[in-house]
Amino acid sequence: MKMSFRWYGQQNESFPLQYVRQIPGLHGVVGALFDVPVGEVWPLDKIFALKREVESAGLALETIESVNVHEVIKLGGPARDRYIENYSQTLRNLAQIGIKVVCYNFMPVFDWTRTELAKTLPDGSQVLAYDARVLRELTPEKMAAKMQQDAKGVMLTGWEKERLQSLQLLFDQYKHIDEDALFANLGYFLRAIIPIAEQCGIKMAIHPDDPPWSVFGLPRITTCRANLQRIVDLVDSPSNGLTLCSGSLGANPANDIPAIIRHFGKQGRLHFGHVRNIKIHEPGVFDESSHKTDDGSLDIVEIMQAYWDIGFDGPLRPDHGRMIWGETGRPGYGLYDRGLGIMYLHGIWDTLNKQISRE
Ligand SMILES: [Mn+2]
Repeated sequence: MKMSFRWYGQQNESFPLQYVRQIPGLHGVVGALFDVPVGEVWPLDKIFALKREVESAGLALETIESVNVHEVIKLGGPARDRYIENYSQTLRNLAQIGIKVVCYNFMPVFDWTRTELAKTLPDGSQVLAYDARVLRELTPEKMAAKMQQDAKGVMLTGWEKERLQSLQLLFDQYKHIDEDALFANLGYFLRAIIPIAEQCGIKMAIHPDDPPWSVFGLPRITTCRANLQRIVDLVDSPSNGLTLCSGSLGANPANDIPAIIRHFGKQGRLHFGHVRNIKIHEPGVFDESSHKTDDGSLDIVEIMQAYWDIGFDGPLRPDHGRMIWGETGRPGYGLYDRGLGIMYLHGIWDTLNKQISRE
């Protein structure tokens, strides 16, 4: 397991890479270019510059999160081949700098969705939260405006202004897309890019929909074990794999996360781990929580045991953290609580290793 940390680049972060380097046992940074419009080719010089920056801090850059998929590809529009060619070129460029894993998602219109970006818990820490009852009272436009407002000027990936400008148009286009059509469009995309990824030595890792159910009536397919199996079966290649995000899939208690890790790990299709805990209050209502098992509804010890059992040697990162100790910045992506989360995950992992060496 290669412990990793998502980092948004010097110009977008409130803390330097040197601080990230001080987290014990950290292998590398999960990075991306955030100034290239979705659908365009990532220029080689810019990704080289990112790699140099990360490596000069003593960390590796082997995982990208995310190369976003243009809406036209998800919609299966006539211009998709051009965007697929751009995507393929981005993969070739990423391979040139030694990238091994590329995370992406296939969520229509909206990326991850929350109804609150800074809910205060009894201990004074602040977390992202989701409440289906609040969402029911919002229109997509109000939701997008609320996210922008609550972010207080911080760029939220997946919620870029340009992407949300023509919401009504996008919703109209998705009226004709049901889950099967979305699967078909994902299949078309994967049949085109997986052979390229294979040639380049890149493992594609689709991220689950967050939360794993339909929002505003839009189709969502990366939601459960059966659908994940259907996705990996779309193209039979080790390069067609998964990011297993415990907090996304785990928002639906029917998803048994350790069992899903073991299931896809055995198939060699699990390429990237996102580990975080959530506290489910009732169906469709949850807060993000600290990584500690007792603080949430997911058994993080059992989840790490499952990764350990499958011999997971890919990148794994704490997903979101709380805002603690007065830190301000990107909701869910502060330095302090993700650092604490990493130490909890290291503690579990080291204990598992030690138990085996004693046997
Ligand atoms: Mn995640």
